Amino acid sequence: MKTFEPLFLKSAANRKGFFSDGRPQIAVAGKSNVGKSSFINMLANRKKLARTSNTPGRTQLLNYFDFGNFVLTDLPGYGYAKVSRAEKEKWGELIESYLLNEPCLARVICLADIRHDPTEQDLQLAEFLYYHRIPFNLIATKADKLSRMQAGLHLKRIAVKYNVGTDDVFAVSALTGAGRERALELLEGAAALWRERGSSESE
Ligand SMILES: Nc1nc2c(ncn2[C@@H]2O[C@H](COP(=O)(O)OP(=O)(O)O)[C@@H](O)[C@H]2O)c(=O)[nH]1
Ligand SMILES: [Mg+2]
Repeated sequence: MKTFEPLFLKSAANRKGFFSDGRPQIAVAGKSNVGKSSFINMLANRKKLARTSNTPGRTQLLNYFDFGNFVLTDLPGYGYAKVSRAEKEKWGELIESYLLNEPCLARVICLADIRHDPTEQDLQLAEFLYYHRIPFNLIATKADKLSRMQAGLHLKRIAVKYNVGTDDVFAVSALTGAGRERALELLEGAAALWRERGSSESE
């Protein structure tokens, strides 16, 4: 039984604020309101570790959380319509700068709302990661909003849109905790793999 308590580490508004302590980092990305904060709270088993809100677009920072074997980085949500173009560009640059420069980045978890088709920006992010050979996984959020059968169909549809195998995407629900164990295993596994690679590279 793990007794580790995830902790908030710090926020970063720009490159200078980036945090790195040698531990693998797992970044959570997705459009604003997709359920990133709720996902992180679910993983941590804490209601208010990451703030959740009904007002999307508020989190314009990177937030770092200490998960013991890895650091979880909550990336600012993209795609919020009500912000200026300049602001959108600033967010894009911040996310891009993090993804391309963080030496300990082990994996990106891309979140997609199970009810909807991925947006242009969702697919752009996946393409960006693929192009830069940054490993990523896809997780669908808010599984409780659909019946089991519908959820299965939507998962398949999302996999097709992202051009990944059906087994490469699974659903979670912050409300019921469905998919929590699988998500935690995925993150722990990504962190362990990164450590193994790191140690073999330095031999
Ligand atoms: N029913 C349901 N609602 C969710 C779930 N995850 C998030 N939400 C709701 O979706 C809204 C946005 O969630 P939040 O975690 O703040 O999204 P973020 O902007 O991506 O960090 C909030 O009203 C949450 O309560 C879920 O798994 N099930
Ligand atoms: Mg959030």
